[in-house]
Amino acid sequence: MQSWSIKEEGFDQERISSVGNKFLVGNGYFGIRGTLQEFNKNEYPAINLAGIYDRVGDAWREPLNAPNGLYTYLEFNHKEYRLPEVEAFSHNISLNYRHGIFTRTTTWNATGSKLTVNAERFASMEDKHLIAMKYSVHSEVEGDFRLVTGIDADVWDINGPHYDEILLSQNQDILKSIAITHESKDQVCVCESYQMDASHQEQLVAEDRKSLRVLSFHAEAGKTYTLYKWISVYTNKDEANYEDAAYGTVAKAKTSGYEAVLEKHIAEWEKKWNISEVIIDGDLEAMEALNYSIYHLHCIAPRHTDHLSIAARGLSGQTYKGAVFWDTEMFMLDFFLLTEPTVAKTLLKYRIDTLEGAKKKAKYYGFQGAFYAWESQEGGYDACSDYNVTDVFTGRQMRTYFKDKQIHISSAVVYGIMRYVDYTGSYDLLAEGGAEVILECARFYYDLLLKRIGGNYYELHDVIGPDEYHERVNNNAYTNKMAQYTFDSAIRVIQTLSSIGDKTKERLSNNYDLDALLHSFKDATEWLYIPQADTVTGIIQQFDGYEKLEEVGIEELKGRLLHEKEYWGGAYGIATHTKIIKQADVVTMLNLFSGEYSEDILIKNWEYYEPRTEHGSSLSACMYAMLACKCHMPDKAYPFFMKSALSDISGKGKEWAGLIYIGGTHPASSGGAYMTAIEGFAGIHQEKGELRAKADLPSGWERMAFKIVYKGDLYHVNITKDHAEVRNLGKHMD
Ligand code: IFM
Repeated sequence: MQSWSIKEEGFDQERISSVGNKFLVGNGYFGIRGTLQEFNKNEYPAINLAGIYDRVGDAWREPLNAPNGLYTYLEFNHKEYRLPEVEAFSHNISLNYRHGIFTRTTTWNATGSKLTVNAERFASMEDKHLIAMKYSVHSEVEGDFRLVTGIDADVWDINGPHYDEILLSQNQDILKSIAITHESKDQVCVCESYQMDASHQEQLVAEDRKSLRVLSFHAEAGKTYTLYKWISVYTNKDEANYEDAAYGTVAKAKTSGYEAVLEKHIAEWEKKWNISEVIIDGDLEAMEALNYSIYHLHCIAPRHTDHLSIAARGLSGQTYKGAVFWDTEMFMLDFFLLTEPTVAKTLLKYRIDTLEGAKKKAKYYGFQGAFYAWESQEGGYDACSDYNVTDVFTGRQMRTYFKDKQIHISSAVVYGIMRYVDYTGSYDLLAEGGAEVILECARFYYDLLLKRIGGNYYELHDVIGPDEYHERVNNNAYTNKMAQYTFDSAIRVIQTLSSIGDKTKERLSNNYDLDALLHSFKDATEWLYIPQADTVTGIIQQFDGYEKLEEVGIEELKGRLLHEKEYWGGAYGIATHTKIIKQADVVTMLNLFSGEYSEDILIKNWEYYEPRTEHGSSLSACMYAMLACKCHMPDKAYPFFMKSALSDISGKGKEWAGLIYIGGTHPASSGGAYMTAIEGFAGIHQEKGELRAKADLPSGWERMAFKIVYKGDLYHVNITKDHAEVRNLGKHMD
């Protein structure tokens, strides 16, 4: 039986940060870290908001954490009881990941008796601006309670403080805090209200950046008293009347009551699981890890808007600047395509919206077309710095070339859009601007092509592939192949314009010389150099000259580290001059284009690159898992699948790049686990426009069952060791 729950016993201050990620709840509008109500900013609580950013001085621009309306602590007989300051007699937390409910139970020794707090909270899946909390206290002896509760706008920031001004006000029984950002004077409005099931006295207190109420009552021995809290968050970006909306959300929830709001929240989660739950008979650990990964993808899916993407660390905080990477299209998108295509469309519309930013970036570097931001914030602004790593030895910033040389980002956007077209069978996204995105990305790569005097082939030089440890290389196999894929996609778009629709055809014909583009792209795809497998070894070199790099084992290389947080790549990194790579690179390419290579080549490259891969990125393991599945090696795939599926449960992900903290949740890894299960082990794929399953289950798995959406229909897939059944359940209403 699946427990749908993770738990943690005891309190460990060292683990506050990783527990905050692991026990996150969210609804795509915000993510609430798994921290305790009494925590202040030193313990990294955060209600992390999607798609709204601020910058202070020269520091990195990062997403906002809303004023914390959950803030609550207790006093009993004039003494404060809160963690971590007062050691608890017992403490445990749990997350119900079927319904996104976080719970804590803490008991303290209070003079001669025990004092207990039981609390639960959720980010409403029904109303994306609402948080609800239930906070119960209980004492074995009678005494005086004071619950101090309200809104704490003194929030945790990595590069803050982001709020220049906090406007506090109280209207009837609602506390309101409007936080005004430094850079663009955006406004984040938080309203809070409460109900208590006991008669009490209330006193309002306004401290610096905190709007609090103190609720006092005399408690009988052994009786439980419960505080219900309602918190809403809106920003000026949501709607013009955001203050009224925030106010209304809290008032409505309070009128409905906690149980009714909870019921609706659960019903929404049940709708999600009705399609996305994956059953694995014979391996409970894998099933739980996979559904936990799926939980995290649901928590960060933007459903409150139709054009927003997902940050590389989801909504777990400000690491990686809350920026959108290739992670979304290459690792997370398939989950949404197969379970909730409207969310997939929302993610891709963000790229259509940010096309202008991508064109600006290409122009800045002297190219035509669209060069998407490596670390994309709103408007397509590239948050990636030229100095993205801090050297542990000198404390100086190191010049890195992720922003200017990781050109494969544009092809990821194209890949996402074409995948949407193929899996939905709809041209709507192309008609809504996707066609222009593809043409502009192709124009970008076309402009980058180089030809040697007397040479036949076009080459792509001075790039960084997925393996970021080797910078500024020539003819990275992954990049070249994806550029070719982009040319092919652009050709396909031009050739199918009549099916996409007359309006699009007219728009594109007015803005481009389509015949000339077609001619150029056909020439480019035919003559672009694609590194081939060596005729003797079968190995595809990751880039020109890779074979000449030093051969060294990972453990030996680690032995050369002078500092545990030392950066492995860049100019002087320990991996730079060796064959050790950070993450799947050629293997990623082979996984995407496996049909074009013999199984022998696929296996040889898998076996060659795996021992040379550090898996220093959470994006790596799933690519090895998926390619192993395609090579009929499910048992080799299995540990890589589990590594991806467990990445946020185990909390073993890399937390540092040089001196930069990069911890948080790993949605790309979660998406990779999903892809491995569905497209790898169950072998779901398209064949001539039809949905097919070519399953190869790992030992121990007796059955897999799940639903997926394909071209507007819902399918039920049931796979056993010797049988795969794909049953059409009819039209799917998203
Ligand atoms: O996009 C990845 C990249 O491939 C490796 N470093 C982390 C990024 C964000 O997840």
